[in-house]
Amino acid sequence: MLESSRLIVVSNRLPVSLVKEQNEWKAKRSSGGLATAMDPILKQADGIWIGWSGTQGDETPEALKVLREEQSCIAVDMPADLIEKFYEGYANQALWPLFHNFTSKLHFDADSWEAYIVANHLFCDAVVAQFRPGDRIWIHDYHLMLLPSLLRERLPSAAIGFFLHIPFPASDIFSILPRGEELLSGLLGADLISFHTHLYLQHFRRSLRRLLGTESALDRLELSGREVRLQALPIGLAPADFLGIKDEPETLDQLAKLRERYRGSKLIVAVDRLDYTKGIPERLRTFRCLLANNPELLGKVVLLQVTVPSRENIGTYQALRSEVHELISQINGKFGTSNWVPIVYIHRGIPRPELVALYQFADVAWVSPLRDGMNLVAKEYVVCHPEGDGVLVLSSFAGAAAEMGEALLVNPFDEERTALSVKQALTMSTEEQRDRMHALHQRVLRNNVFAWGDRFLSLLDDAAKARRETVPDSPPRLSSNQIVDAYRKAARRLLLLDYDGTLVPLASRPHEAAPKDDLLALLNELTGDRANSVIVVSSRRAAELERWLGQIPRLGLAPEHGACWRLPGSDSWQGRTAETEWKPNIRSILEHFADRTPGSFIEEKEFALVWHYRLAEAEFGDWLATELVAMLEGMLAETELRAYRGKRNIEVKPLWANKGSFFNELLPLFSDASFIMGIGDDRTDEDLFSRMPNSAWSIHVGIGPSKARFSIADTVHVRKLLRLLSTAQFSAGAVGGA
Ligand code: GDG
Repeated sequence: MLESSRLIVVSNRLPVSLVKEQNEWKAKRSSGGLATAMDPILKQADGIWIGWSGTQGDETPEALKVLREEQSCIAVDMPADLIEKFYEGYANQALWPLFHNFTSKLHFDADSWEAYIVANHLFCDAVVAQFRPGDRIWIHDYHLMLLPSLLRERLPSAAIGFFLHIPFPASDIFSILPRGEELLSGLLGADLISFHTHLYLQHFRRSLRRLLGTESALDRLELSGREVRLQALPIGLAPADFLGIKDEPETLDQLAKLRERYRGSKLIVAVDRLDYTKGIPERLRTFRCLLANNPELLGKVVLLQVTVPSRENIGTYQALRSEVHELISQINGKFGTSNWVPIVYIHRGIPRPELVALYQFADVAWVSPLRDGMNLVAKEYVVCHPEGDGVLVLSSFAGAAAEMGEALLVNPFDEERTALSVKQALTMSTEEQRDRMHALHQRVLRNNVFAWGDRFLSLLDDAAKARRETVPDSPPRLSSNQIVDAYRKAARRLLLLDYDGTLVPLASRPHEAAPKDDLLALLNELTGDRANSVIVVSSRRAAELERWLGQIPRLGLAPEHGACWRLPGSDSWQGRTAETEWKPNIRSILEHFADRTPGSFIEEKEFALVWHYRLAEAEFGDWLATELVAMLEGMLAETELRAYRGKRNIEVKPLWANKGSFFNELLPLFSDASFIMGIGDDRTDEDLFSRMPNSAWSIHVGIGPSKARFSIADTVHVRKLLRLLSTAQFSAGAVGGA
């Protein structure tokens, strides 16, 4: 069957709104940045767009048909109360403020979180209903952070990409967010997760490590054998949307009006959605400071502030609106004269030609968000200045600042210094303006939205391809038919079982992994069969294994990766005797690290010393661990000791203390065993798998590459397999799990 290669774009809002005019539904294309960006990409890729149409679910089937057939848009049906809780609730009163560092504006309630989950499920249903094999799915923004994982569950092989348009906050701030862990896990269903800047990407990686304990490299991470790619990819704009209309009559007409109106004045333009992240009151106060400190500017400069109404149902936005109105009347009242108004305020969206004329005419653009994912206004102003005149004053806290170093970068919280920069902009020489603007203009033309879209999609293709190619490395799932058959036929059997992650799920605290009665009963049954020799091979200490499992008759124990062992039916320990002379020396080094790392501790085993830092601050712990391993490698090079990096621990142990060497010692004793099985979940079990004969049943728990011949889903399926073997109640079928 031929696979499709359509693109499915998913965002909260469709690029088209359904509006009712004289009892008839009409589809109106929005002029937002995302719509402009995705339009050509969508057409080229024969794509569809899935999102909310802006109605309260009262549109007619004909209206939806128009949307689908004329605009390639599929509306997600969402009841009004759900939209309110999901969109105005968790999305815009928890995620939006927190991701922009406004922790004091965070408002969380469990109801709105539930609505967020329900809404993400509705989007998931809508995508699944449209999906054809081969389609690529591109999810946009903070409203849909659970969607990648929801989709991954239902469409395991689909190419899924996610782009975040707003900042990703530092991990300290992110950790405040209620349900933050769920959001991170939700994102990890994607093949590619992308942000505007490297800074946001670093913040995301630190949050992953801090909240989920998930490690990542600069551009990727591995999750149960599946790779997720990470990228910083700053969005651009479609230059023709601006340059293409600069000579149209409407634009020229507006330009003439501006020239007439502001003759003899310098004009500063500011364009923002009315949002507290955009720093509008701060800008107004800074402008007041500029006028107060520079009387020569009075009557000579005008700030034209355009604000587009936004999220007007939310209280914080209503309060902001009043604050802005008050500040403007106060400043105009204080400084204005009968023929000069310092701040001209437009509180509505203006048509694109008027905007382009304004950008072209303004001497300075003042873009000063307190925090902004990217900020397209900065780029739009620059693209409208191909001749190189004009100055951009830009907040360092806009994502755009990362690629617009030639702008005058300001800290909008520092009103005095920002006022100085604005003055510098107003008085800048033409040569300096050209130098700066020329470099900015070239970059905005080059890093346009098409380059952004192409790059995202080609990265997504690579990521999905890499995922598909790594899957075959996983051993095939075990099916019960063959193993049960082989087990039954064998007169003597050897069963080697790892403990943590195999017989019991991994626990965050070691003592929480103690065996429960059902596991003890299962092991009792297995060892009760005289044909079986069952040995638990674990990294745990002998004393611990004895305390937990010692009462099971005929159960063999091989602690410390098989450095020593007690065979089934025997009371005596065998293996090498532990040498301890090296310990004081190494212990003093580990203690030095433990003292520097609150929350970390040293575990002493018979054959090994382990520094555990699971409870320490993740980043600091990892950093010190790297330093420790480097130091130990040099010290231990000539000895039989080695330092091994585990999951948040460093273990120093003899080279020979591993499950593979143990198996070599064991094999001669069980030469008559015609059934040999080894099960384990982590790196230490790979040593065992690599030494087992080809005919043996080596079984890796979980997904991902392994040297084992077979795999099994998880500890639940391991138990199921052992039960099946022990009871010999054979019903053939898969026990490997999905
Ligand atoms: C999010 C992130 C990120 C504004 N007023 C008028 C008007 N606009 C247009 C601008 C610009 C767009 O609205 C605003 O884009 P921003 O980038 O400034 O901000 P958000 O809407 O908050 O968008 C942001 C963006 O996603 C893309 O990833 O940059 O950081 O928050 O295009 O021109 N357009 C017209 N009249 C107006 O009065 N025609």
